Amino acid sequence: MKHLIVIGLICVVLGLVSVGASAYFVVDRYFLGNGGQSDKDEFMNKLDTDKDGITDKKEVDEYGTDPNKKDTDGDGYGDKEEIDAGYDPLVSVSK
Ligand SMILES: [Ca+2]
Ligand SMILES: [Ca+2]
Repeated sequence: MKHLIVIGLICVVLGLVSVGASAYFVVDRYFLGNGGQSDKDEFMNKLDTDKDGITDKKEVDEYGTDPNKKDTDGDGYGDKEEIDAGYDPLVSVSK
């Protein structure tokens, strides 16, 4: 919890809350100086930048989707929606 509060404050101070890539940089800097790799992994395991219900770690490691976009392939169907329905979230589904 302490980590989240400190990271939140850093993000607010730097005005980077909505910029995913920059947020990653801030998180990286913070854990390099404070917690180390295992703390960073634990934090990243819970992070869901685009709030689509799939954690950033799963998006990167399992699905290959963009953790900053709810709809990686831009076809109008969210990544989670496509995965749940058995479609490939990286291949655009024509409506
Ligand atoms: Ca996500
Ligand atoms: Ca999609």
